[in-house]
Amino acid sequence: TDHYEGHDYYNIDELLTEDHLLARDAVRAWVKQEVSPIIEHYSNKAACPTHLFKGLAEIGAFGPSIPAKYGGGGMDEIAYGIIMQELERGDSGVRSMASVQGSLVMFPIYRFGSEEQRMKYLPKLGSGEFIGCFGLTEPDHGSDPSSMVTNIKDDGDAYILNGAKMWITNSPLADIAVVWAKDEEGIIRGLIVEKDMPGFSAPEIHGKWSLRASITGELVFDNVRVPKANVLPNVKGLKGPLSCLSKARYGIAWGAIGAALDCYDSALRYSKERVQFGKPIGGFQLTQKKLAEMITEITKAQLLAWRLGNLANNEKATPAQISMAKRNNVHMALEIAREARQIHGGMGITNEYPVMRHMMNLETVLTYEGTHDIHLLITGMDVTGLNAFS
Ligand code: TGC
Ligand code: FAD
Repeated sequence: TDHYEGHDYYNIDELLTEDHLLARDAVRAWVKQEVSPIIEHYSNKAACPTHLFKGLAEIGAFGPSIPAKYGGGGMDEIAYGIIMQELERGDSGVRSMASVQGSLVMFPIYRFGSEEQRMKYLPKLGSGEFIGCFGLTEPDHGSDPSSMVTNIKDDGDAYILNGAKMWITNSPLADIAVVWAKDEEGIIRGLIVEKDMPGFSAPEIHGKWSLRASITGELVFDNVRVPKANVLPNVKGLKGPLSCLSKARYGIAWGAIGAALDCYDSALRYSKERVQFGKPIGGFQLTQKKLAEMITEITKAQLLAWRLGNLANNEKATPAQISMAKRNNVHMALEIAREARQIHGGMGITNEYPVMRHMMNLETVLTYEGTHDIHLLITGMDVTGLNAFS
């Protein structure tokens, strides 16, 4: 049974509006009812619970801060963050389903698309009728996407797309892919590729020990003819995909807190129930040190996310500030998962408890959307003014 009630050591709820709390409670209830009872099973068999897409749409998890007219939730950035937190409390893979759909597919079409593209795709994406994916990473170009080789060549009223993308969340299921490719001048452009375009395939990647309830695949383009009407007209260059990443990284900074809270919650309960040497293990100083440090780190991460949310609401959150929060909060969550695993002893490695699943998931979260070290270098560049990448 899922007893989770959240933890709020610094009364951060007082900083939230009634709308934020309503959104939080609704998603929390949905996760308890729809995700917790099934997630270990799906993760165990490495299958994506695709039936959750409709429910995610119904609770407003797709593009919470995109205007309602364009298929989003019309809420603010803190509501978006808190929804991601509650989803990732359930599972990072379920949060990924929402991050990709909202921040990496709906957001670029909303921000950089034509009005026709917006009306054609956004309502269907918002309602979960269409599933989208986002193709930036390539087999040979991960942290350095500006070196991508996927390309388009002019062919009258269309472009001919060639190349391949790797590690693409939801690609085997997707109806459309937002794909980033270089034109003949080497300028990065965004294209909406539809699943039935000849020459386009999206094979699944198997064998993941992490994010097992999320489906991941490739995107392969073999002379795919993409109409020029499918090019995102309002952005050129790497800042197109990077601004989508800023939006998604912001959500992950909140999401990771959810995974950390679930691990802490499980460890705290277990430490009060599990008796060794004649007393609950929570009564030993070493266990208390772990728990005290966990709630301290969670509280710091909550405050970081809340402040970042306020900056984002005023369009003042810089990419480097978002990098700091993504990096700090994901690392915090992974460390907490590892400590929580120890508190559960041998039971911690089983799927009786959510901890090992979160820990394995967080290894991906530490790497995707910019690795732990890439975000450190972004902060380093921001504070020194010196670029360590090249
Ligand atoms: P650089 O010269 O620094 O920047 C190029 C242009 O982009 C602008 N920019 C940004 N704009 C918006 N948001 C950001 N975060 C931005 N960062 C940079 C920048 O101002 C510049 O604009 P302009 O007008 O001057 O052209 O580019 P660089 O080639 O040196 O690269 C910088 C670096 C290394 C930080 C960047 O490439 C990077 O972030 N690499 C990490 C790659 C990454 O995060 N990949 C993620 C793939 S998607 C994914 O993982 C989805 S997982 C989904 C899920 O399942 O949840
Ligand atoms: P690399 O870039 O090869 O990095 C390997 C190591 O080298 C890392 O530790 C890195 O930090 C380090 N490194 C690289 N450059 C430097 C440097 N300059 N200085 C110091 N260290 C450096 N991508 C998408 O486009 N769309 C998706 O939907 C998507 N979903 C994903 C889902 C999963 C499950 C996973 C695992 C990945 C997903 N990704 C997606 C890809 C993800 O964004 C990349 O894995 C990530 O950006 C890192 O790229 P890479 O794996 O090629 O590692």
